[in-house]
Amino acid sequence: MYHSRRILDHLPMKRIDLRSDTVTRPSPQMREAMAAAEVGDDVYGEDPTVNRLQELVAETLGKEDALFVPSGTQGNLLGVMSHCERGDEYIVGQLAHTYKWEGGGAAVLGSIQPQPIDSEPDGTLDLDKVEKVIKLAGDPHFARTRLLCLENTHLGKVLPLDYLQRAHDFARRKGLRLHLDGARLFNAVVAQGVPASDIAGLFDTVSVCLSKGLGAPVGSVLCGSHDLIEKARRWRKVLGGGMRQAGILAAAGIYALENNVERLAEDHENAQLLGDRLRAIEAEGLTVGPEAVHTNMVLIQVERARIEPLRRSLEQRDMRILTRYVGGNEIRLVTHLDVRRDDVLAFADAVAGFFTG
Ligand code: TLP
Repeated sequence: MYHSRRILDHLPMKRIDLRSDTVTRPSPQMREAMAAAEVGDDVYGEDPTVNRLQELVAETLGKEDALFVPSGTQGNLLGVMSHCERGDEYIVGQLAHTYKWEGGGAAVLGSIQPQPIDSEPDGTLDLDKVEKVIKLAGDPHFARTRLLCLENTHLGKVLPLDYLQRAHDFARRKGLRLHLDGARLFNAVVAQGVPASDIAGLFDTVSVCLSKGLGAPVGSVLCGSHDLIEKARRWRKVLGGGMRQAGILAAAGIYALENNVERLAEDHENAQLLGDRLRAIEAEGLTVGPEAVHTNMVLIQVERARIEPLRRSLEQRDMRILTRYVGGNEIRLVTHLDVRRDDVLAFADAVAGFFTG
């Protein structure tokens, strides 16, 4: 171990950023596509590149229509605000982005109440538990339960297709709409080897991010029926999300969808490798469980008192980790387009150096 630390000390440093797959930077080819994009005023619906992106995503997900939005947060908010009215409610996972990480947007801006419930270890929401929190319809004491929100992948975990089918049937039976936060839908698609429409087809609306593992600098797309997307388009303008010559950004999204989907498998392999390497360290203060790796994420447990020293020690090597995503002593490491196999090995060596050196 000492030996590999010495070698590392003499290598030129490249930043290895495992905080998130949002940190990817557009490649020269993607930038070329952006520079060459034909543009128009998208608030008038006249940007040909935005229109092309929206058609491409709607077709890929098997939906009638799609809307390009600045962020995944806005895609989810527009989804919730288009399904629900003031005084309505959506059921959502306790750790879901749509609940925990979006500043309470649905409540703040839409007067829509979240009803969070704990998610199961596999990232699903137990439908029996969901059923128990649906409010009695017609009783003015209660918010009107309108929508169930799922997240796929959730902390990297891919929701099983048979579960999604059951959630779909359940929602139909209960008169609920179903929204998917599919920020990392394509990680699930690649992991399960199914067309995106097999997953998206089970939801009324799906928000997908272009700026995570797909490597675009900005943007998400909300998909659904024509009527719903028309509502969302209005809310997008109200929220200040109506962009003008957005084709420059949409071009990056098209490039990402045409070139960066299959390669997500590489990120998944790198996450496996990272999990294996970290597990092999088996030091006191570091736990990497057998279920630590899902798609492009590795969840490790680090003794609380060592989290900040670990972060600082890695930072000195220009290696970055996010220590507050999951909470407690859990740390989420994310592989992506700008992380190569060698980076994974160097990172694991640095962690080994910290715990055993
Ligand atoms: N999540 C970010 C941070 O907000 C924590 C990250 O680094 O993972 N849904 C899911 C499941 C997400 O993880 C994120 C981003 C979003 C939606 C929101 O996307 P943006 O950042 O484009 O608003």
